[in-house]
Amino acid sequence: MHDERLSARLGLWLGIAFTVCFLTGLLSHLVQHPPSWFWYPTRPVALYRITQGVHVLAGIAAIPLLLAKLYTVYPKLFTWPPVRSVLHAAERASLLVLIGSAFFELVTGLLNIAHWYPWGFFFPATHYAIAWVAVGSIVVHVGAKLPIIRRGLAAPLDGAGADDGYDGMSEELVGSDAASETGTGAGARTPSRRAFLRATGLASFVAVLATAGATVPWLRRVSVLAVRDGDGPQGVPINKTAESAGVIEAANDPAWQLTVSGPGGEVTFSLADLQTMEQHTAELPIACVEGWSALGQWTGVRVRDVVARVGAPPDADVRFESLQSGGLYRSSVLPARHVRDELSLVAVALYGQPLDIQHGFPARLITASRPGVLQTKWLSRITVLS
Ligand SMILES: Nc1nc2c(c(=O)[nH]1)N[C@H]1C(S)=C(S)[C@@H](COP(=O)(O)O)O[C@H]1N2
Ligand SMILES: [Mo]
Repeated sequence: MHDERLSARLGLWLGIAFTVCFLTGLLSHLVQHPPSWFWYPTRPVALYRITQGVHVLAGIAAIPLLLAKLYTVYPKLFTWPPVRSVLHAAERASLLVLIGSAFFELVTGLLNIAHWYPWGFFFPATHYAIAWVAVGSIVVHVGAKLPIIRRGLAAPLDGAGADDGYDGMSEELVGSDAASETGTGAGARTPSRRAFLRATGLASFVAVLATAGATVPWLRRVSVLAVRDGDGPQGVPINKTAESAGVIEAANDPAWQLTVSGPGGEVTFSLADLQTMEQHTAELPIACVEGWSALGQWTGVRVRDVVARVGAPPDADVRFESLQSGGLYRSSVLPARHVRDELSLVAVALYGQPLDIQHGFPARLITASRPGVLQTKWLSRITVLS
């Protein structure tokens, strides 16, 4: 089992999973903290739903892969003497960084989707920073091991292999594969490499299936581990409740007003004002960074119609603020492209009913292709930025 043919194949799969995680994660970071050069489209409507679903599922798939890969190489980690030369020491230190950062990313990601934060740091910033460490050490690792990886991938999985150059470790472990395939002889005690790979792939597949229901509706019934499963008022899950946001009183206040300010001055809207403006309906998903997502049929006023009342120029970004007095997600900035989008709504209804307080009553922002964390609930103020 501790053979370069196995670990090279597992490494390849793991490399693919981590690359997918890194690219989708980078995109998620850029959407939430857009630099001035960043260009993010408004279509497809489900863009973020897909990229973030893929991010979380690729991370889930990587967990069994990483464990299996470590199993195939662990005797190498305990070779004696632990350090043979300066170069050897450097290589071992880089392995430590690689294993540490890879584990860190998978474990923190997993705990984040489970809403369990047994740590003192801010998850998104740390998860993002360590992602660079992980990717950097993967690049170094692949570069350093390229000859072994090539040889491992080229060698057939089942053969005894004349190429066993695995630091002299694999000699005692090969040679029994033929016997193990038929289940006879001494080799029957160890499963074949092929079986080990298959079992690892199966473990990843089952892990993905068990969580994918959080974002793929028809998988809901098999996804026992899906954290958000479609339950919630009006058929849409919630993350931050009105109680924990401390907005119940302010949101239910009949004197609630939405204050909109821009270059043309300040205008206030009551809920009735919003309801008597031209209404539009859009099917848009809430797509949480945690990977769960749910479609809703939202009705309300177009953002562009609202900000037109205060003379917003077409290239202006717009800030949305919540009644919530604290919390990281009490406000968001909508880039100009999305402000102009006909699907960007100040929503006052979900599936034809007034918003449940959990979904942002009296009014919330809902837009296409963006993360749930930017779909600000319980709106109180809209500001045209220039
Ligand atoms: N004011 C406010 N709006 C918020 C949040 C919040 O904490 N405060 N959470 C966001 C997050 S993380 C998500 S995923 C969506 C969820 O919307 P829903 O509860 O209607 O499904 O609301 C967003 N809007
Ligand atoms: Mo979220």
